[in-house]
Amino acid sequence: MAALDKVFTARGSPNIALIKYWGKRDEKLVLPWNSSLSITLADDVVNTTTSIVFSKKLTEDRLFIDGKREDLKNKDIEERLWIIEKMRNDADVDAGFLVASKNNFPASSGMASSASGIATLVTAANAALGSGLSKKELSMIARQGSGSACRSIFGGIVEWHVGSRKDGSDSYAEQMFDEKYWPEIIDIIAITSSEKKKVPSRAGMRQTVETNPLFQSRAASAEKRVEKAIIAYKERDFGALAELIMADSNEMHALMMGTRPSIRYLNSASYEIMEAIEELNREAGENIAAYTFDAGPNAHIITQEEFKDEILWALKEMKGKIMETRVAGQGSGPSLLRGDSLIDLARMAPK
Ligand code: 2P0
Repeated sequence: MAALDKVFTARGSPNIALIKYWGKRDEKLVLPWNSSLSITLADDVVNTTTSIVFSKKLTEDRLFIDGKREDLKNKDIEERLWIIEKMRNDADVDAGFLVASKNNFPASSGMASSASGIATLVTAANAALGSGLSKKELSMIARQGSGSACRSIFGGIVEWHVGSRKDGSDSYAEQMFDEKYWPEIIDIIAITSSEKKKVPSRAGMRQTVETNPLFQSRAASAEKRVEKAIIAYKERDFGALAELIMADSNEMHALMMGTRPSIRYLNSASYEIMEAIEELNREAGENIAAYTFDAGPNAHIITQEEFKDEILWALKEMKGKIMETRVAGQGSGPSLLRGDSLIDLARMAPK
């Protein structure tokens, strides 16, 4: 049963793809061309908190992100938020909603804010509407709000299965290893820019599928990499895992570059970081770290706890190029909070 006039709050975190998703075979259902694999980050370092309330007092739906009211008619918002309207219809609830969401990292700069935003939103809505959906079902709803969000429904290492059905019923996220399987694996995030990304992922993916015929062969190689990365992870073979991670990031950015017009998300600091990591690996005589970049210039350096200080030191050497570093372990996925509501019920407004 839905609980009207009660605030439900969830906290979750972004995920970083080790093997990437770039391109849709169905835009409305958000079905990818290849499977992808990610790490859900620990929510003590990077997190999104989302509160939702359904109330008959709300004559219109409202959304606030980082305190700013968003226009629900804005196409980018509309394309994502319809999943909450669908959940509300499915639950047979006749009431408006108010959502307030807050990130502790820069949004829309390739740090996957939409993934944690959507994952926490559907988690909170599931509780508020009393929908009783499983995590697998929630991942399929989250997917339709934002592809990568389906992976943030789970903790640890998560695969988003490509699926083959037209209705998307076999394209869902699944936890492959929990966060305790190989807890030494961490992500060092090096922020090289807080600017809003130039090309939104959604538009960029469409452009790639429409203009770069290489995307088909990239999808096939990414699919194989997912399988290999799972084996490497299972065997805790960091050397092999790192090769797969760097190859996949480079291949995705090459694909973007070959799109017309060319899409380039990396900046000069991103390239310097790539070189620094390759140099560290050469000096060590084995892979001790792997760089990976999403749709933005911020680096994610996947490594093991024992090499953290060495990598942070190398990043410090790049004076002025890196604005901030954060070290994130693996998280356990979104959870419902008892307190920490972002909504002032009396005013029906964000706090
Ligand atoms: C990923 N990215 O696998 C890839 C790598 C960015 C580069 O998923 O259109 O916000 O909402 O499905 O999920 C970012 O794209 O795109 C993304 P939509 P999304 O993490």
